[in-house]
Amino acid sequence: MKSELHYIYRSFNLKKMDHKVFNLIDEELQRQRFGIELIASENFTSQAVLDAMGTCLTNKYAEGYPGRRYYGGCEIVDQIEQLAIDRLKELFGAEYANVQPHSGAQANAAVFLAVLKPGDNILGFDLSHGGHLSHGSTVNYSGKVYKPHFYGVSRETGVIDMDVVEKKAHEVKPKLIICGASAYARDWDYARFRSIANDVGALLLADIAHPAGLIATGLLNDPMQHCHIVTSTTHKTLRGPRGGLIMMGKNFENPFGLKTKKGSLRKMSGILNSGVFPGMQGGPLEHVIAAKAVAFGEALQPAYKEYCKQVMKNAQTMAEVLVERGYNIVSGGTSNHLMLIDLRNKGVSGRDAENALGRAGITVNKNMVPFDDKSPMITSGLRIGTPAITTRGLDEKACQKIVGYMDDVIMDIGNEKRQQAIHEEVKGMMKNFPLY
Ligand code: DSN
Repeated sequence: MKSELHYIYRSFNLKKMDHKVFNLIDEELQRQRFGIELIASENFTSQAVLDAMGTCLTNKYAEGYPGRRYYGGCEIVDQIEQLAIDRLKELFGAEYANVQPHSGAQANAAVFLAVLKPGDNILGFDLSHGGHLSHGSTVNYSGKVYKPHFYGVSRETGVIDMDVVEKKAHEVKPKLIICGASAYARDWDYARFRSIANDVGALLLADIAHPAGLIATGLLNDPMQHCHIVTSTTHKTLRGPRGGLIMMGKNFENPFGLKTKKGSLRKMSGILNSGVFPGMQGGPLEHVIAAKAVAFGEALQPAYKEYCKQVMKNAQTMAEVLVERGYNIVSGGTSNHLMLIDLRNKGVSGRDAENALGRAGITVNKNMVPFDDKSPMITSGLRIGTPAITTRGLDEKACQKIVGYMDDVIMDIGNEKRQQAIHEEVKGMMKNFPLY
């Protein structure tokens, strides 16, 4: 017998109630189904994650935390949020987890609010070298409220030089050091970052928004062993709903300058929780939290590790074939799910390449490359990644084919006819990898 929930959910007919919104959602679904998605920060959730998001949980106010809410009627959402917390802790071996941040940027903002004072020095990875807006960029609140300083990659290697990080940290004595990026293809030396943080008396935050899934499955270095605090999004390699999270590992060692180590986990949990609510956010999105719980449950399954391994194999294949075809990849290749292509030797801008590839049904994003001489709206680079195509089931062979399409488009950038022909081929290819 069908449950009441099933009845209400299935009988709601968006098409009849609001055909304009329905049609636009349907158009987007067709775009996703028949295109090649190479945006490194995107992925396709399971149907189960989508189902959890589109539920009555969106109706519920639940300011506070499980067992300590400011509203009645939270008995059920308490269990849902606790399940998400427990699964997340299991996934990363965390001692503390907060699943309420609406996004990665808000997770970072909540941490800053919790542990910093306005005007404090912070040290993060330069946005123009692959960092993130919320790590102190001057156009972001983090660079307006706090005093930002940056480290970058070496011009020769395209890799972060830890000696430079150390020198900079000693120079500016930051209260917080941030490691993590949105366009960096190499792994992070969290142990060295921690040793630098210890030397200068800084807290260490790892923002693992991009490689979270590869870390959870043990394929990349583990920040939980070394960093005081870890933030992430839930929708990139982690393949959950759009959202954020905050965690702490076992290594608390009095990070907030608390007088006693006794009970410090509880105190620090309280400080971080307050940073999220009431500090940064109001009511949590319990429908999204339910979907996070589903995604964390999926990521705990052995099949998810196989998926993550394939993501990395696909990325390595794409990087290798691109190099064979004469493309420059920043740092020479990739150790994770993404790569940054420097198009300067091809005489094509990131913007033009993004537009032309879009016409061919291949979605990418233009991206600054380190030491770029073009503006962020033009750029000299493209960032591509494999989490989404791997979810669709594409393998190394398909990746070789995709690089062939990309090369054809980029090397004949003005040929719209060719782009349309490739678009038809792309549609034919993606029909074989059904989505929803
Ligand atoms: N917008 C995300 C990305 O594309 O990496 C970062 O916030």
